[in-house]
Amino acid sequence: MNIRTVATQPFSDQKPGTSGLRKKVPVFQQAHYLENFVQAIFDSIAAPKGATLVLGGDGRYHNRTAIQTILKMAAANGFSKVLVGRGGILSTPAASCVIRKHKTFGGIILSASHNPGGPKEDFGIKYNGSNGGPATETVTEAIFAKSKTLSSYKILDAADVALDTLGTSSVGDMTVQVIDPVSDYAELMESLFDFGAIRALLQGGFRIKFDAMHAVNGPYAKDILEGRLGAAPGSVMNAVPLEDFGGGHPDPNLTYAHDLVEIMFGADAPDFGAASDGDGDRNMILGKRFFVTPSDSLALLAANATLAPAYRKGLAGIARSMPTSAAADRVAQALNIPCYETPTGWKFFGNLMDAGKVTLCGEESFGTGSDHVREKDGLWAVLFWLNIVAVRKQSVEDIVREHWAKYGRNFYSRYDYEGLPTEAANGVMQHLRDSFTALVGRSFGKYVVQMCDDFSYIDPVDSSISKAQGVRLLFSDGSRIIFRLSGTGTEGATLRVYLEAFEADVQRHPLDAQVALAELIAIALQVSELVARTGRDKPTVIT
Ligand code: VG1
Ligand code: CO
Repeated sequence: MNIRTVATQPFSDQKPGTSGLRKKVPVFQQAHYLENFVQAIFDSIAAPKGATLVLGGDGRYHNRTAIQTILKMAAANGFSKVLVGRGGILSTPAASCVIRKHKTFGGIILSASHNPGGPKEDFGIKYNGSNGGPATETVTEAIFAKSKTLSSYKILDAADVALDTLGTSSVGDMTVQVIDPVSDYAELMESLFDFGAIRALLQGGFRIKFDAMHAVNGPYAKDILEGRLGAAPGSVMNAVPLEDFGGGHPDPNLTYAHDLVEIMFGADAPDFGAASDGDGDRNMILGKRFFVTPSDSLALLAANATLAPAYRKGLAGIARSMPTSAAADRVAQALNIPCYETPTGWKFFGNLMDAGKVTLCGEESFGTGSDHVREKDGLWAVLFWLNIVAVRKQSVEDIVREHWAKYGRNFYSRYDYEGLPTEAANGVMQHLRDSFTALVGRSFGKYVVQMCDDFSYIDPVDSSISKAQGVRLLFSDGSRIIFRLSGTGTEGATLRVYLEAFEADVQRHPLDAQVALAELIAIALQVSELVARTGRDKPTVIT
């Protein structure tokens, strides 16, 4: 066995973002770039000798190459076993499930999630701990600090491992076990939901369409929806994972999941539509010619949770990211359970779930999940919805409209300005921070600014503090405008503007969200000076 210690220079740009380190593929292809980051992970997590690791990714371009490198480095760094998904494939929620089920020390997930893939597109890597969740801020900061001082890494000289057949092989003294990427996850889903009821719904002529967007969830959706639940063949579309996602943007929203949207808003629309993203952790839910906002979806799942076997006893609490609408808060209040508001990114939910404080979590960015794993989970949300529809025997639209009638409606939209010059984006944020004092108390038509701040969060479990998590303008009627810089982009800066207006009486105000939010949008543009400062008169994407 030949372990090589390779001398290297640190890279200065290996700071993990909202969800791991994401860069263009050519950046990752630079000599030592991936190796340095992996060594920084191994040095920071201090796994005991003989530990087991989970390894897999969303199958995008560079996945297989990176997996071979990481296997050889894991062997050189003293791991005794690695569980790797067949073909190097594991969706993010499945990786979380495997870490938990097999009680491994942690796992490495290769994905840039919803970002495009291919030789010139994005690649990503993140570390998840033994609870199956994304490394906490403390760990990611330690990894970044390490990456800046690294002078060498360890790798084994060994042949590549065969990844396409199940079974075990060795790399030096380390065992590599190639596992079925779907089966542990599918079994977990079967234990949470009433598969019998969903099967009966589908047999009764309820038609569904799931768009896997040529991303990792194709095999999972085929196995679970068409296989175990008997959905009609072809219910899963774009089911074959491709290294470049077929040239698309594997982001399940009304803009990028256009194939599905056309079908669901067409003449012969099925009853239920859904899509998931590159690594399978996001979801979009559609009814027949009807879109469910992710914030509403979280609130609805919470309100109907006891209809699914796993949540029959009720919820301990709910958590949502700060920009996510307060629709879930209203449900929490009605259920008399706590609702936590965290910074953006799934890593903040882990502590709350580990401490038993929350059962369901969600983000406005098409992410929902529960304590069954420690990641958001796209297919889980789809199955939860199907379970609810199967029990309530109502259409998606009727379920949502009843919800609004009972709780009121939080109109919601997000405007993304992508690829901005970094200085211009920072300039907008700084200008807003400088305007706090002048803004408080000011009225814009019916909207009166009650409070402005830059959101900061104290973790209720470990008391760690996360500052500067987004500028908030809170209005006296509960409406909100939030400005935040993305932490997942790989080109320039992305500025997100989140808009929310609450309407208690939906009968009086049955409008389209963009119409209902028009005044708030105008206020957002005015106070931020966004158009003048960025030169953009339109957002890149509206969700
Ligand atoms: C975005 C979303 C955030 C999500 C993150 C990772 O982050 O806004 O809610 O947790 O992506 O999702 P940002 O920093 O770009 O706003 V995924 O599907 O990449 O794991
Ligand atoms: Co994702």
